Amino acid sequence: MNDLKSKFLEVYSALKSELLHDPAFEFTDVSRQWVERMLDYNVPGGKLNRGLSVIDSYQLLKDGKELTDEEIFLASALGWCIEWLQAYFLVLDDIMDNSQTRRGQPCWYRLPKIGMIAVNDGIVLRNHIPRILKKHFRGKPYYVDLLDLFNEVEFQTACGQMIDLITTLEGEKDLSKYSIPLHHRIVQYKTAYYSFYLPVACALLMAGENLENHIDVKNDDYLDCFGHPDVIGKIGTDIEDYKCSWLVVKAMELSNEEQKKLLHENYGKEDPTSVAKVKELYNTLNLQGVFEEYESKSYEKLISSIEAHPSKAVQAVLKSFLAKIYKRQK
Ligand code: DMA
Ligand code: MG
Ligand code: MG
Ligand code: MG
Repeated sequence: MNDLKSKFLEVYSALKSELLHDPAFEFTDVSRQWVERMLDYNVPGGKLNRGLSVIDSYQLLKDGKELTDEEIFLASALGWCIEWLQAYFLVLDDIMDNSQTRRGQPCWYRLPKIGMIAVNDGIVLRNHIPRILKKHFRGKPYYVDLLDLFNEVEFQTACGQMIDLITTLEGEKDLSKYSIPLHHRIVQYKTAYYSFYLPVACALLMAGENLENHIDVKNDDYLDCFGHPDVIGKIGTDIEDYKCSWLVVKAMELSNEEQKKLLHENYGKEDPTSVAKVKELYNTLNLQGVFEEYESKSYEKLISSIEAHPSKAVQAVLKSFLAKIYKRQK
């Protein structure tokens, strides 16, 4: 494991330990063990790209000057706040999507004795974020901006989740209502703001920048690379759930009448035979290939819009982040 990642994980242990001794709550052994298990199960198990990129981005904004231990700790703490935010959304998302697995293990709510307690666990995860921010950033000049940033991005993500969920009602009536612009809008809100804008914005605030001057980091082009995270192999429950996914939109676009009929008849059905038929059609249409071409094209577009950015340091931050997410395998 590289040095940065092991330092980052040490900060997780430190933050966890503070939360488990938060004086605002009188923990019992049982409640402390519950929270610890819940955190270990849901927070650190992902790729940690978003969290790590706060440190990375901050380093780039500092023109490569070596960071102090305090700076590394603070950037890591912000990175962990993003990971906490994601964990909170995912715990609840898996319940709403009726998913089975997450990060190669059963979804938290699927574990024995967890069930709908997971709803409150999600709320606890969400509440940990302002606890962490208060403890470590209260005295900083950018504290208010940080709170505001997390609130804004949480709101956008929740709205993205809302349109993701209510769009399926439309689709059930008429699958042809699903389109690339609609899919793009869903992903922009439910994924892109917290995944792309939030890490960069955290680093900018820590570096003393005013986010108003960097409003173009929210530019739609940057968000494009999240337009299609549903690479084949990570299909999850989108087919069963009638989701407006990139795959189904492309499939509708490329299908002949007969194939469209197959989609209408099998998309959104729980039974494995229907799901298998949809997956088979995705393969027949070579959506994997179409996806790769689309990904290369949006990458080119993205690089040019990044290069149009006035600040070299911000360009470097955005490019380094792009390198982490482009052509990712999972
Ligand atoms: C998850 O969206 C959304 C958030 C806000 C984390 P999703 O249901 O498409 O994700 P997944 O496919 O990973 O369940
Ligand atoms: Mg989901
Ligand atoms: Mg979902
Ligand atoms: Mg998805």
